[in-house]
Amino acid sequence: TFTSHDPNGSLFLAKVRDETVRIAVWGGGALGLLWSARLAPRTGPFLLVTRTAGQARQVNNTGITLTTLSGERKKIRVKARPAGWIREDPPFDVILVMVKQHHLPSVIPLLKNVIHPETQVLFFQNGWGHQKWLEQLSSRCETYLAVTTEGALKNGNHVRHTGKGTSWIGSYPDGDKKTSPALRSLLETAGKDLLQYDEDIRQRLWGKLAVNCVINPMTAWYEIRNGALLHPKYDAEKEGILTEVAEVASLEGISLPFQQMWEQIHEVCRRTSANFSSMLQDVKHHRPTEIDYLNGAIVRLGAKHQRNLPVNQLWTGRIREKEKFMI
Ligand code: KPL
Repeated sequence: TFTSHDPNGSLFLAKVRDETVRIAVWGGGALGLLWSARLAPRTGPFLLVTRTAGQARQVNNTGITLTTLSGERKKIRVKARPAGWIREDPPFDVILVMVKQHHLPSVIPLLKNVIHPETQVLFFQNGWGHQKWLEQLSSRCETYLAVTTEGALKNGNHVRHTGKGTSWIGSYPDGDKKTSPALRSLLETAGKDLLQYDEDIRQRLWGKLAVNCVINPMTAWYEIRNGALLHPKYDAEKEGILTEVAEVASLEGISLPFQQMWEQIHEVCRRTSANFSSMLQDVKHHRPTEIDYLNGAIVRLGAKHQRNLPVNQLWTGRIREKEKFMI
């Protein structure tokens, strides 16, 4: 792999192109397909790791169809393999882990077989809870938290890019690893618009967590689009959730000023006003929701600090009821 680096990053880009960096996207959901469609044509050896053999077969046979933000439709050839069949030698240099939180317990043991001490593993999960896996893996490879504001919808192996956004990555649990060559090559290949390094990734993670803790359960419970939450009739409930999230954040050493977060939540509601949140989509499709990693995680963190958080407890219970009812 790399022994030196070039401040302009051009060397890294060349290295990616001359097939020395092996990249994998782990997870064939909407974001996994979107990133595979972006990276596969621009990098050397690339693999999409899917959960099912059926999806891998379909991707290998027909590729990924991407509808871009401007409505253009493209077909992209991508190599895929189901997770159970992964035996990589040599291992991957960069892995973007794009599975949902509840799949991590089955993915982590497989990941351990395909990394080397300098592998850069980026975790794109929503919410709070995956940090424990990064802590566990960090003695074997380089681990990063990723936070994204991009939106995508998947239908089979067709992915529609629905929301322009950016992704940020930051080293976790250790300090700064910004100069890692394989990581730099990924940042260069993706470009600043799509992927940036963030020195303070925990802060960004908490910002997104607060937004999701308010928008996701409320839209799922009331079965409304994100934009409907702008109505003042929901203000008291939004305020109740956010106040508790900000309180726990501060106990965890993160400052989430209420007013700033309030505005950010409303900005997201405006920007995604026509969308159904991921939690509402999960409920509607009878899939498990991420409630345990959002409001449920806030309640658990509160308990760790001997704080009772009745509002987040209420919303966690409501969504659990809804999950049961929908199943
Ligand atoms: O991230 C989201 C989600 O649905 O999970 C928001 C920001 C609420 C957009 O829908």
